[in-house]
Amino acid sequence: MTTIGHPIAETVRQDPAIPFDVERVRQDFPILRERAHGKPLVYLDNAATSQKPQVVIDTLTRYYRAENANIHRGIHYLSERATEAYEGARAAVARFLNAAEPREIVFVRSTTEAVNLVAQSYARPRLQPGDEVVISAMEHHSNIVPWQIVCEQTGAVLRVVPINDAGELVLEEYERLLGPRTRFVAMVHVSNALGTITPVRRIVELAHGRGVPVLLDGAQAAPRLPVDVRALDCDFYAFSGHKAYGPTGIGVLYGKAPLLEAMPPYQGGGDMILSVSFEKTLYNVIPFKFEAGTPHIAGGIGLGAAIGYLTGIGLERIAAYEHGLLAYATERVGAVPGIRLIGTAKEKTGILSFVVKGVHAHDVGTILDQEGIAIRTGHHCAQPVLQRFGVPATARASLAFYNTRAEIDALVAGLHKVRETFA
Ligand code: C6P
Repeated sequence: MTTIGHPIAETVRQDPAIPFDVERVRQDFPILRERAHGKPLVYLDNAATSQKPQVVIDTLTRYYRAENANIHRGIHYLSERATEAYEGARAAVARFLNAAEPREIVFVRSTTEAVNLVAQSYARPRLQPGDEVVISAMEHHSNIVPWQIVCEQTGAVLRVVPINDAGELVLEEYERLLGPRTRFVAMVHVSNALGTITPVRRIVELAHGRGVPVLLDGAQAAPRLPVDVRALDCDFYAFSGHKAYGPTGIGVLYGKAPLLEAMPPYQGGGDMILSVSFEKTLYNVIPFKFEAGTPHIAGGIGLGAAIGYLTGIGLERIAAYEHGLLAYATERVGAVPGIRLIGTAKEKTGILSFVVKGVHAHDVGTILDQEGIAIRTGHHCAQPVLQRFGVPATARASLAFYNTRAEIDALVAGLHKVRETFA
């Protein structure tokens, strides 16, 4: 039986001994050859969503052209092939995160859905009035609002770990907040607004020392850093396919098997059951218990292809390359007069948030857009963290491993144009 999707394309499997070849990598991303407003596209909005390599695009089109069928249901040829490919993708995700087994990988819609699933299915039945859920001051709304909802439903209380002026978690405060009523910790791994890498190992260790389970929001971390959920010992880990060079509409929730097994279903419907009668329904085993209805089959298979592509290059090499590019960008952008960088943590990934003195972030974004440069402006769905820095909005350039120093130079030239326009 042939598998759907490319075997990890040899064209992208780079020899670890050879320096990272960004020009070669760029050839794998057809969209990078597009122009915007007549200028070469400079895509620096990767934290919002990343671009897709050809292997992902090909996998999706081949699936729809030649393999499309529903999964886990049919005994016919196509259905078996699609099922095998989808479950193969689950196994690839498990290896990517170093999960103990594929059944610890639940396919969901996104990071957002993963956090909501844990809040409603794990936390809600366990929370009593006065219990506490700990998050940090640099969470994305997706890791704030689901906890606020569950706190409203149960009478539990949200506790927020502060950050310092560099945008780093204040670990002593975290330790202080972990108290006798703490029942759950939900923490970002890499901040989307600041780029800060949080000390996740220590965060988990301290929580576990008090018997408290931890969810890590890996939306920005999984595409940028090697993630080993067993080394981290986190209880849950969430990320989105579309930020990891895969399709939109597919995301991942990793959960330790005994925890997932003990949780009630999040939604009811087809495929999440073993048997149904009007008297009693028996639920399916994990992970299917959490995957009600026809899933995003193409999305799962496409994510498998994206993960194959990423591991073909190597997350260590990706992280190292992006680290060098971030250092270059920080120096170059930071040297533009009137720029204030927001988020200067020692441990950072390729996310550069800044404000330009006297210019609204949206104007910065609009002028850069005219130069063909895509960045994000606004609150980045992380309003509390911007409030912490006393700004309503920032301009954010977020890097991927296909970005180049020349593109950073284009950004810097664009920022000079912004300053000239508003001088
Ligand atoms: N951040 C950004 O531009 P979804 O939308 O479910 O795929 O991801 C939500 C999410 C959760 N946590 C973090 C740390 C994130 O960065 C995001 C998505 C995008 O920063 C879109 S708002």
